[in-house]
Amino acid sequence: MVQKRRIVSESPSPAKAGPRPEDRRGPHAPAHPVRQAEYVLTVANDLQLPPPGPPEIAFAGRSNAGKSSAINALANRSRLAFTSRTPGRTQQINFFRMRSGALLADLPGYGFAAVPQALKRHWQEFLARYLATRQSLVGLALVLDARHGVSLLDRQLLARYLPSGRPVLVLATKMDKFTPSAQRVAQCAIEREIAECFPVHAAQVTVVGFSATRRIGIEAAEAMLSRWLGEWAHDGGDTGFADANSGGRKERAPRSRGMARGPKDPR
Ligand SMILES: Nc1nc2c(ncn2[C@@H]2O[C@H](COP(=O)(O)OP(=O)(O)O)[C@@H](O)[C@H]2O)c(=O)[nH]1
Ligand SMILES: [Mg+2]
Repeated sequence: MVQKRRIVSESPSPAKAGPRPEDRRGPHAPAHPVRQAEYVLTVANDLQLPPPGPPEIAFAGRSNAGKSSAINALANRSRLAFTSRTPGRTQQINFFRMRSGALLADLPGYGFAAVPQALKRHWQEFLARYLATRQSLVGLALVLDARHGVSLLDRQLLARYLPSGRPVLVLATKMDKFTPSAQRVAQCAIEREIAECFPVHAAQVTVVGFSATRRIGIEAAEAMLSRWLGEWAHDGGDTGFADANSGGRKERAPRSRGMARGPKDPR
């Protein structure tokens, strides 16, 4: 899917190739949604969350997966989000305002062994609650180290988030560690894993091969984030998803994005 999109955008013959990714963003979507983002707020618990308003895109991932580097690469800045060699220290959500007015929520990295158990549980619960119930959330970017695939904690996070009907962009990062053919294999393995684990919700998930250092997958990632923001603007600001605190009144069938729907969900 992503591979197809890349071929389409690089084709010298647009008439043959069909719409370019930017053409599918919709009329209201910015071309580089994260560029010129600015830090606005840090929160450490539910009570400090800003009231839901503008559309929000959350970035999540295991500590050290490459989340801060991915945000910086999309922002085209070296230190918008802090990158560190001491993962797991920042247990808070940092909010950035994108040029369109939409928010980017940089969620705390999870899975770092040295974090005390009680704090880990507190944050896992907070994240799960935020992802399952945040009204203004329009999508989740999940950063994975492509060499390690989908971890148990990633799966647990997806299991809490996907029933909301919202889309996921999996940034399979550090692809620069692979040869081009191995990149494709790694991406397919992640797509397969997600389809096997979440057959009912797999259509909500799009996997993009990514590298912050080599700037692989930037265009495909930007196209997806822009599309989410464009759809939000097009819908007049209604996320249209099932919010746990709206009693399910707004629930719609998830729109098909990316991966094909798998066989029956065994759950
Ligand atoms: N080779 C390579 N290394 C990366 C990439 N992205 C991040 N890293 C490295 O992975 C480590 C963790 O990155 P960071 O962005 O801080 O991860 P975070 O804990 O998920 O925010 C750092 O040493 C980065 O330099 C990438 O695309 N390619
Ligand atoms: Mg980080």
